Amino acid sequence: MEMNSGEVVRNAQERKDFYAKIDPHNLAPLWEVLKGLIPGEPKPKAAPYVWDYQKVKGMVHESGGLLTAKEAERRVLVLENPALRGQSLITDVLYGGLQIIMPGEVAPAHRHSQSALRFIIEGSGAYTAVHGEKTIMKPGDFVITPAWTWHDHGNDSPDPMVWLDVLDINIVALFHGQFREEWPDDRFPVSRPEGDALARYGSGLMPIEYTPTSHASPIFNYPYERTREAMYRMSRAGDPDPHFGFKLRYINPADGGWAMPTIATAMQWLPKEFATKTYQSTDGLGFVCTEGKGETRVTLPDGKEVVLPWKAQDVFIVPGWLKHTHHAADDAVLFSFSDRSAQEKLGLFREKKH
Ligand code: GTQ
Repeated sequence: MEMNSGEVVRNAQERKDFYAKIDPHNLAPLWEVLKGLIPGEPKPKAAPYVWDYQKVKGMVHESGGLLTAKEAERRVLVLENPALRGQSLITDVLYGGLQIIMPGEVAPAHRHSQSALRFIIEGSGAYTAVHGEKTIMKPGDFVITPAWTWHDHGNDSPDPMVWLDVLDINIVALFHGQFREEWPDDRFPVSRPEGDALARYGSGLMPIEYTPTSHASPIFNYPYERTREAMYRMSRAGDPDPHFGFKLRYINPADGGWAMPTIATAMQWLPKEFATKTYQSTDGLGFVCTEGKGETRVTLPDGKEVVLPWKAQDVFIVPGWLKHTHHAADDAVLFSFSDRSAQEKLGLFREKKH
């Protein structure tokens, strides 16, 4: 006994001297930082927040006259989480931005190792072309650009079109796996008719000898009308789930997993006056309201409540591990995205239903 006492314990100055001595050798004491490195539970830095689309719409449209899509390559106003300004993050993990493409424009073809989703907010008739197939996009459509696929966006319609981009930029950056290339022409050559992927993979069928060539779903446009119809049918056959309402996840039909390897996506319908029970999960969530209105109540770690009011076209954020409830004032439809797909692959995802 008494092995630990007296002589081996040094005072604060002696410890500082020791740190100074080891510092030039690129050594540092773990015990000074341990609790911060390995906290008791997640402490997201992002803030709960809503972008009221009616307030930002004018600025998004104004950016349409500021420079061409070709000059910008992608003309996007980044949705910066107010607690993470300057970091190009909408949640603690994911990037988000509002992209506008004006009539007659092309955002030139490129490819990168980041995966992207588009969720259409305004306008219809613009297209995105992914690896040789075009899809015309409409509000509420969920469109995927899988990692390392050539893609360009164009607008042959008379109206501007705006969509939300969500990319896994920081996940790829964590592993330093970033690559990008530009195609020599504005458009990557189209080699398949429109609707080909949806017909082949989006009807509970797939070509007899199909073997996946990517970690992402081979369907790259999940049209809103189909998703909406599925939620509606679901609502006719049972009660809403107390935590989720009528909620469906977008899947990769080849393996039943999330449609994208890093980003999880879902759509839920909350009937008029329905309120969800308190829920928390380790993924940082983003939502886009496509119809109706309501509010989301988020409890901060200090117990304070933040109320996020939302209506159609608004984008809002519930950071990871914060308890929250949704309250629908009208029949409301919410698209959601998060880093859950990546977390599950690493065994990190947890949720609590209260
Ligand atoms: O459309 O390819 O918002 O490469 C950010 C980076 C969109 C895109 C963004 C991108 C894109």
